[in-house]
Amino acid sequence: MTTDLMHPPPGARADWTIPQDWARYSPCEHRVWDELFARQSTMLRGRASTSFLEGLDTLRLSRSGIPDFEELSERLRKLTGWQVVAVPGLVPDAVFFEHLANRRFVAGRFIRKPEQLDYLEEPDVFHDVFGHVPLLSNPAFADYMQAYGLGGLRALDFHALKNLARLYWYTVEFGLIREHGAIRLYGAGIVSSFSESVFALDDPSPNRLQFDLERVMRTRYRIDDYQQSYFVIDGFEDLLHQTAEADFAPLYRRLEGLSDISPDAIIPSDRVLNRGTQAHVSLRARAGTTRNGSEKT
Ligand code: HBI
Ligand code: FE
Repeated sequence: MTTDLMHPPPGARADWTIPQDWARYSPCEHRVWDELFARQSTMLRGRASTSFLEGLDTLRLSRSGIPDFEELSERLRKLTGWQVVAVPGLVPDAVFFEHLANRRFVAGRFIRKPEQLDYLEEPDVFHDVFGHVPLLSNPAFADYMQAYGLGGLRALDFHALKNLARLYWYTVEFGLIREHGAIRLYGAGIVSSFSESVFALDDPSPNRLQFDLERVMRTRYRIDDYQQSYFVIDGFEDLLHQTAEADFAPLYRRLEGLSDISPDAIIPSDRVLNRGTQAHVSLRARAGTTRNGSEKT
């Protein structure tokens, strides 16, 4: 489904939001949520960041069907001032940043079909709400996400969107975190995927590298398969500190003079936690159905 990112779709407001219309979900759609929730919440115990697991509990996300965004936002607003608003799917970057800058997380209203349990192209309500929302209950991460939105609005002027999208990709979507000496999951793209929740933590194939802001902003990513490198942060406060303190204007200028780093590469300045075998070849390449594996921006 290629979204025309120039105009809000029919029925959407100028900011691309739509009514969630919770009563319109069918029992089958609620069952898809329940099945995904049961599978992920079980396997993430001991794998996902404690802040993520606490967020599931605090926000009372459970196996009781697709959450009502109004009720969810009421609980979330009390904790960190964030709310969840419904959108039809991917929204333009400028719209996305504007919402984040105002502590509104845009969540796809639709849910995947039962036969799409393991992979889908556009973020649905399970990826967005189960994957992204629990950590918005963590004050440092909630501040980071708003700072990201504000930074995105500024980056639009610097034409530095590519660098910023990589930061989002390797933290918010596919980030790992060190907790009590062990590596845990926190990226929404990982925790909402059964197979990548295993791959990102246990498989010898991908690199696992210490997070470094400039290094991540230079690193290209794959959109249609597991990541070939994952970056580990020391904590959400540390991530917030590294980014909120950064002066992006000179950083963007420096980045213009530096080459991109390919997703599977290790460079001399890396602090390597796992030197990946890169044995995992794209599932789609093997099946001969790989699409352009370069990043979406
Ligand atoms: N739109 N609905 C939605 N969800 C996203 O995660 C999203 C988006 N638009 C742009 C985007 N993410 C990223 O490309 C930003 O990092 C720029
Ligand atoms: Fe996402």
